Formats: sequence, structure tokens, C-alpha cells
Amino acid sequence: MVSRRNFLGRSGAAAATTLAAAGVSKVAMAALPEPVIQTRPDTMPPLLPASGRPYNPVVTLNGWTLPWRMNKGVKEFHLVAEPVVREMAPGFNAHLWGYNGQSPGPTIEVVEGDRVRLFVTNRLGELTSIHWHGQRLPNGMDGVTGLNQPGIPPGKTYVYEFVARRPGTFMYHPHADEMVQMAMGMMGFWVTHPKAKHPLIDEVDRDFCFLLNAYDIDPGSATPKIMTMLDFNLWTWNSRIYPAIDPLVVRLNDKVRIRVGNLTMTNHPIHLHGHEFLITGTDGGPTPKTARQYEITADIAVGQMRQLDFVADEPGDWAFHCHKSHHTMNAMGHNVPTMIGVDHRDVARKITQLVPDYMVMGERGMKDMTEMEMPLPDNTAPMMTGFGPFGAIGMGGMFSVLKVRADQKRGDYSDPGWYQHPPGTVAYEWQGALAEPARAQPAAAAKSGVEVKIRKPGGGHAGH
Ligand SMILES: [Cu+2]
Repeated sequence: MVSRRNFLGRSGAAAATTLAAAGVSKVAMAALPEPVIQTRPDTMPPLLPASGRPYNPVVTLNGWTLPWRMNKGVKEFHLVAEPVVREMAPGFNAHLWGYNGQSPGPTIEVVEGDRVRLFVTNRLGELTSIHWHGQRLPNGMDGVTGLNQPGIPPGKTYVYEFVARRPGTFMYHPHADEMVQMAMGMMGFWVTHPKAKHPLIDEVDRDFCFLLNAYDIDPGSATPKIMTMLDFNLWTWNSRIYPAIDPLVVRLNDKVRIRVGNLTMTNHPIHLHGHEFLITGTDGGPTPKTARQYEITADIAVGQMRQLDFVADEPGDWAFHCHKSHHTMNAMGHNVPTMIGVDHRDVARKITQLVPDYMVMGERGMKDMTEMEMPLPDNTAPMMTGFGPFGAIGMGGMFSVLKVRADQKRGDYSDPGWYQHPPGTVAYEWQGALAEPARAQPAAAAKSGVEVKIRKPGGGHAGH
């Protein structure tokens, strides 16, 4: 466990500090802060607070934290709602809407009790607004277009101002053109850190956050179909699909927190291998200790946030994923028949004469496809990919890896590569003789050879 002082003094934070400085550059005294734009899809190092109360910053998976400027005791942020190009995976760019160059937008981190002023500039072609999900605030700052404020017209900037009263895990998103703007990727994470030691909020060594989102983008195209309600084909974490989602890298015995918010149209049972976690908080605030229980899967309903705490005390590469199996797949058609057990080699040979690229789909399961380089239209995500040290992982979408390493340096989030398993600790092939399996069978049936006897209601024997 590191002290807060240690955390702030960590090396490797130089890049983050530079980013913070950029936010308060030459126009620091201007009426509103210069917007900071970030277009790289990499996981940025934690943004150490350059002003205001200290805290342990979060790491946004494949994302970043928005720098602020301090103006007479008020933390000022500048969000720009705009069209963005998001690299969902290398070679696959989606045309989304987001904030400050990215979808999701940057994470906003403040401290309990901070007065926060948020400038929101609309560079979209239609009205927008921002709702600050989970915040206690004056009703007119709640961001529901038509109800609490007029929509922000294209080209205009609105100002939101309130005190971050509750510490916790929150998010922000528009309440304007509801179905379209969130389907296009407009959302971001918000963390309010406690201002002092909090009885229900432990200090942790590593604090990760990301949003669950989903898109429907036809293979070969780049813009999401916004009319889709359930049948999405891209299940993403912070608008990234595995293997393009960065691993969560931790040091052995670190206290780890993972904060997850759900802005899709369905629930996601988020599952961690190798460890048990406690759900220590929701967007309602810290969970009372008496109400916590150990889990390995947290079902996160639509519009909910969950905060998972655990000690990373098992070294290795541990899968971390949504437990709905379709959500660990990438773009695919939904009308594929199940061919398991069907020998269609003969049919396939005939079709291949007509359609040379025809591929037999999945008579042994669909895992074969993960090892195959299929010809795909340009700008299409591979259906499922991700290779580990033992071959194809066979999962994409909402999947990543928790990497627990004894030799990872404090504050170092760089990928250490694959886990080197100690000799004798990997599942291995049995080389000895195999006994015939003993199958449980009623002795009489086995003797007579009769498999089934059915007596139909109303008399008479079937099958005679
Ligand atoms: Cu899911």
C-alpha cells in the first residue's frame, strides 16, 4: 500500500504533467480554458493533479483525463462535442461523435467539495446538452434538454457550474436527440475523489475505469447505425474491441479498483478470473460494508456504475471479460446457422467450384475461424482475434487481460508481455493409456438392448 505522498511523487508521470500544463498555457487568463484535444487511442498515464487538493488519479482504459485550470478556486474544464474518428482496433476506424477528439470523451476527475465549472462547446450539426449522471446539483444544471435548459445550438458554448458534493463513480452524456447521440458514442467517465480519508473508500494502488458501449457498424462501413436497439455487432470497452483493448497491468499484491459504467442497451456480467472482488461502490455512492459480498462477476445494468475492489495476489495473465459470450465476439453476421456436427464437405466442394472464396463455417465449432485470415472488406474488424502464448484466444469485443506481475514497478502501466508460467504449472496433455469410460446404465436395459419404452396416456404401447 502506498501513501498518497508516494503516489504523487512517482516517476513516469512526466508525460501526464506536460499534458496538464498544456491545459493552462498562454491563454490561461482568457475567459474560458483552451480546449485540450487528444486523438491517440492509447491508455494515457494517470494525470497527477497540478493544483487543488491531492488525490490518487485514475487510469482510463484506452483513454485519458481532461486537464483543468484553477480560476479563483473554481476548477474549469472545457468539453467540445464534435465528430471524431475513433480507432476501435488497428485498421478499423469508426466515425463517431464524442468530446475533445475521442469517443468516449476524456475522464473528468475532481475532489469532493470542488466547485466545478464546465464549458461545453457544440461543434455538432444539431442541439446537444450534457447530463452529469449521478451528481447532486441545482436542477437547472442537470442537462436534460427541454426540461432543465434549452439545447446548446451548434456553434454555441454553454456553462455548467456546481459543487461536486458526493465522492464516487459517475459519468456524463447528452440528454438531447437521445437515441442518436449516445449510439454515436457521446459519453465520458467522471470520478469524484474523497477530500479526506473516507471510512468506506479505501485508498488503492491502481484505479482503472472504463465505459461499456456498443455499436452497430456494417462490415466495410464506418458510421454506426443509430436505429439499432438490440442487435449490435460491436461490443466495446471505451469504444475499443479486444485485442485492441489495453491490458490492466498491476503489481503483485496491489490494491486494485476497477470502475465500470454501462451505457449500452443491455446488461453486462463483467467477470474476473483468478480473484474475488468486492463491489465497494455504485453511482449511488460507497456501498456500506455490511452490504458487500465477494463476487467474481458483477452484473452491470443499463445506466449503472460499479466499483470493484480486490487485492491482486495471484500472479499471471487473468481473463477479464463480459460473460455474455456474444459480447466477446467482434463484427459478425447474426444469421449464421449452427453447423456443428454437420459434415458438409461434399456441399462445400460443389459451392467452391462456383464461389472460390467460400469457406465452410464451423462444423467443429467456430474456433477454426479465429485461426484463419479471412478476406474482409476494408475497414472491418476481424471477427474474433487475439493471440496468446498458446495460440488463438478466440475472443474479441468486451475482453481484456489483468496482468499481475511481481516485478512490475510501482506506477508502471506498460505491458510486461505474456506471463512466464513456472515449470509444471500449465495444463498438459495426458500421455498414458486411456481406460474405457464407465457409463452409468440400468443393468436390465443394457442386457435386453431396449433403449426406450414409452407408455402413451390412454393405453397402448408405443414402438411395438
Ligand atoms: Cu456484455
